[in-house]
Amino acid sequence: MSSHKRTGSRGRALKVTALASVAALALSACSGENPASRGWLPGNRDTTSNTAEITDLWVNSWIAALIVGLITWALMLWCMIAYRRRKGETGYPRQIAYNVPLEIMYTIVPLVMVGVLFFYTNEVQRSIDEPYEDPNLVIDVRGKQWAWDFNYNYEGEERYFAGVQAELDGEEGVRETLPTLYLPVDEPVTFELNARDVIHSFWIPAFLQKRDMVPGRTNEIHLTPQELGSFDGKCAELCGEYHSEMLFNVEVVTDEEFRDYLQTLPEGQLGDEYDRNPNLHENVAGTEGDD
Ligand SMILES: [Cu+2]
Repeated sequence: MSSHKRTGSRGRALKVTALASVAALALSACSGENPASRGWLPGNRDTTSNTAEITDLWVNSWIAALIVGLITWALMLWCMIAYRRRKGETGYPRQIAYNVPLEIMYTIVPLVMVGVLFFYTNEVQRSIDEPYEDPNLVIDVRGKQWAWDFNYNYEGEERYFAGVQAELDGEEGVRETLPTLYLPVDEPVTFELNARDVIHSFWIPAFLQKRDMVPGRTNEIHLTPQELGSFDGKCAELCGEYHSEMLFNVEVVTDEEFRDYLQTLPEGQLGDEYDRNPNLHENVAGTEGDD
């Protein structure tokens, strides 16, 4: 049967069936799976002291966006159906312009929406960026092409780990050769993020936080790991040829295991003296009156 012989009702029935199956597919993808309840974010709500707040902001923003989307789609559909061209109609429908109340409405409503999004984003950002007063554990992380140095300062004891360029070749077992960052569970940690050469970005996806590492300045992340386990860490800023290999492991361990691990590391810190431009920090500090 050729398509032009199809009756209107049959065509409509086909469309309804197609729409229904798309909807069923979308709904089945949403149900049952645990990650969906968190908007497919990695990790868990309680991975760190900040992940619950970040998750709520993310999921609630999606809910707000969906509500706006549903209203918009409904209005569009209504316009298309209510004002469609009827049989025998020619030319344009009656044109309407300059409806002042309508224009005021669609200026104010988006402003309110942006304001609400701004308010909640600002609240969460301020809350998670609140520095710890006198933290027991400070880790000075130095990004470099293409590895990581971790300088631990735990209760005044200084130890360091010097990262070596990973050599990923697609073979199993290379993961073990990546630098590993150890963190004690339930201990507030201040990360001081520095770069030795170009801009890098410190990212532990499961922690839902990422921050640039800029040569000559120190950025910070403040969090408390709350869940034991292994996590992936990455550089999230394109930083040259082997950027994709600038990976690290994260092990969140008990306090005892962390203390034991620290004892295996050499004493001291790997500071600015190993930067590509060792004077950059002083120069920037000097010209900008840093801190
Ligand atoms: Cu990098």
